[in-house]
Amino acid sequence: MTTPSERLKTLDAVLDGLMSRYQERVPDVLKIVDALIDENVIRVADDIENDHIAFRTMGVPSLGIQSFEKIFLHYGYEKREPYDFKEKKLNAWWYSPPKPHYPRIFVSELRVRDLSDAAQHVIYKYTDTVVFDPVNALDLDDAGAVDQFLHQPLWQIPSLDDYRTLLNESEYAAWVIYNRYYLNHFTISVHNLKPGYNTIQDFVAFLERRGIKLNTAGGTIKTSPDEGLLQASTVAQMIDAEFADGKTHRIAGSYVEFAERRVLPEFRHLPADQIRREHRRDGFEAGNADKIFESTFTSQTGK
Ligand code: OOG
Ligand code: NI
Repeated sequence: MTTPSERLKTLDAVLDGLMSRYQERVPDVLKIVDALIDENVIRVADDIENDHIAFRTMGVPSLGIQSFEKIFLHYGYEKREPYDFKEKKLNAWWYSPPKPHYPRIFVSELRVRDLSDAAQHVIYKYTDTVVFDPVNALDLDDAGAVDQFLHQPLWQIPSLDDYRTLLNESEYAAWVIYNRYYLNHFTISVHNLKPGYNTIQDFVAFLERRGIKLNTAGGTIKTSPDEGLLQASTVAQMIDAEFADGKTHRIAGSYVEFAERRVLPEFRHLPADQIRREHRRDGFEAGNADKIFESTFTSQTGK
């Protein structure tokens, strides 16, 4: 048996591994970090608070949320509310971290059975090789093994034709068939930054000054009905993907998100230096999320 503190050490290593791959895949990350250092908003990259990270999964019997979540539940994450995205045919859950300085986690899955027969056929052609839940065979206390698992192919690299078939019906399906468990995004918390950068509106203005291309689906800033959670995101980085048939094609990779969590009405009387994470709006918002998913969609990446 491992102790909770040993598990947090493993979690640290797993998160480091995810972030280092992600930074290589998404040049906007370093561009934004450098710009923040240049404008004296932060001193080092570690000064950035990571609000949450997100993963996408295929909802098939041995995979999907029920498989993926076991990794982070093992490190002490707690399963919170579900979300349903009817038009995109997705389920999602969010998970709160074992300690407040860790990122929340947002995991979604494609309801594969709701797709057309043709799209299902393409997906099962790849995922049918995964007969047992691969997370059950994983030693979750071995950070190296988990890191390798999250970055290894779970199935064969798709053909470009199959990728295109999926893209026509579900851009999410196409993203997952190629990108698998690569970190979909990390999220910069803006509310603890200095004035001039600590609202989503000011932060978006900063990003636009620096020439960062943003997702405009439903408007650049996505606001929850209670006005407590405000989010924006970049347009996904395009990557040169190599397909099974040797063909290459530029497809959507990962992106960066920004979140402002406002202080809840019952804590607004507190002095600013007493405000902690638990005093702010928590969780996610389906209406915001629905548009943030589109950061990897051709309607945004093709702008
Ligand atoms: C997740 C989109 C939703 C949020 O914070 O609501 C999201 C995705 O693109 O996989 O990140
Ligand atoms: Ni997000």
